[in-house]
Amino acid sequence: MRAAAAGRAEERRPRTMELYLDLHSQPCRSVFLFARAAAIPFEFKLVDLSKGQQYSEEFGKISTSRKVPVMKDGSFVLTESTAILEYLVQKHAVEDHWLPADLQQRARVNEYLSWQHMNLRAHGSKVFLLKALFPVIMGSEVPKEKMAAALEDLNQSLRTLEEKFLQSKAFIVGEKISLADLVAIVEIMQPVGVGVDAFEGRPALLAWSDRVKTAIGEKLFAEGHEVIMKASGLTQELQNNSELEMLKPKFRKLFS
Ligand SMILES: N[C@@H](CCC(=O)N[C@@H](CS)C(=O)NCC(=O)O)C(=O)O
Repeated sequence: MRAAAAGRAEERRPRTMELYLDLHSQPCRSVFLFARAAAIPFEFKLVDLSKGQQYSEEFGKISTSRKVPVMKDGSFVLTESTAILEYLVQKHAVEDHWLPADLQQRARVNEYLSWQHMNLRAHGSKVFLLKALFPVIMGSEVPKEKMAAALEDLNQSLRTLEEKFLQSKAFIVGEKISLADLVAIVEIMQPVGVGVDAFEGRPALLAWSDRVKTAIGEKLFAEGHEVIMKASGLTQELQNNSELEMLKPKFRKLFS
């Protein structure tokens, strides 16, 4: 009887939210940094992409999309980083500046979140994949013209971030940090992790990135980016990886 009652009490006790993450991934970092910066409790569940853990049976039960991040709040499972960020903002009493209640300021955050997928995210990811993974997966150097085109696309996105979204403001929405700034910085750090200095010749962007770091705390920023700053080691790890074969067709589709 007692065991049954204890079991029922256990069922009623609210479960800590679980976040399935690999911090090599930009969208995972934005969710991780936001949850930590806003002091939202969660359990970190590592899904090591370099070991192909997204294809495991266990992870397949959580998400059929087999991508991270994934949030599990009780029995509610949510994918897509920006949806997860908005869910966390609405569920927890976080400070207004993250996703302002003001109609137009919120629209500015959403404007950035809508733009970034096909621009800064797509372009930063491409440079990262070419630098970190192309040689080991394809077994050849990245053709010069492919790299030059990818870097030019990235530059174009960085220019748009500076000139359209940031302008002369402290942060994308104004005086305070919002989800837009977090989502932007994690994407920029992806090429930075493989040695592409995205801030070179962009003092305003560099000053903005320092403000983002200060706003969330340098220690947390460094913790969130620790693995990506060692991304060159990823090539080594992957060299001995049995999942490599699975990545080849994906890469050929992306880059041939
Ligand atoms: N739009 C999704 C992107 C998720 C995504 O592409 N995740 C990548 C890591 S950055 C992933 O899990 N890839 C594993 C795979 O494709 O096998 C989001 O914002 O959450």
